[in-house]
Amino acid sequence: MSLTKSERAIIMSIWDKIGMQAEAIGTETLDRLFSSFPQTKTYFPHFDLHPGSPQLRTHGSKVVAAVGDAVKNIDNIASALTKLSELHAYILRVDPVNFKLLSHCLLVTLAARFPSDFTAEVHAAWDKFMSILSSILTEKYR
Ligand code: HNI
Repeated sequence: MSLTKSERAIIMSIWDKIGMQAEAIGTETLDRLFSSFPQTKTYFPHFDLHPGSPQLRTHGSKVVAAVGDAVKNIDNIASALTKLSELHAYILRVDPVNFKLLSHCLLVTLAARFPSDFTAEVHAAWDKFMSILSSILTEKYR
């Protein structure tokens, strides 16, 4: 699976808006993840998971920054995220199903924050991008 030229253009054009609100978007994504899919909380026993907690804000910023690294290296996502992929596979051992849940929560957050940008086309491009990103972060499991 790879992104078409126009999908790449869509991802890159909306990224600027996301990057400017990285912490808020990351935190909202995690708040949605833990509220709607509480089973994902099991990976974070060491975190204060109350909505908007300082740990969630820091972690939310890190996650969105990593998505930004992928956007900036859109032609070479796998090598840009090697370290992160090893971390999730070998150390954190996050079950791959959880990546779909997180991706969904990020898309919902984008739709809520940028309703006029979030056309069906933008939705589809981001969905595909997050699924590529997720398969890279879980490919080391095999
Ligand atoms: Ni994830 C740590 C990015 C999906 C559980 N994760 C990170 C870090 C980044 C990151 C960045 C910080 C690394 C560091 O400190 O060096 N995670 C991402 C991205 C995705 C993702 C870009 C998906 C697109 N992570 C998930 C999922 C789960 C998850 C789906 C589990 C539900 N991640 C973790 C945990 C940590 C983590 C747990 C360690 C947190 C800590 O600080 O202890």
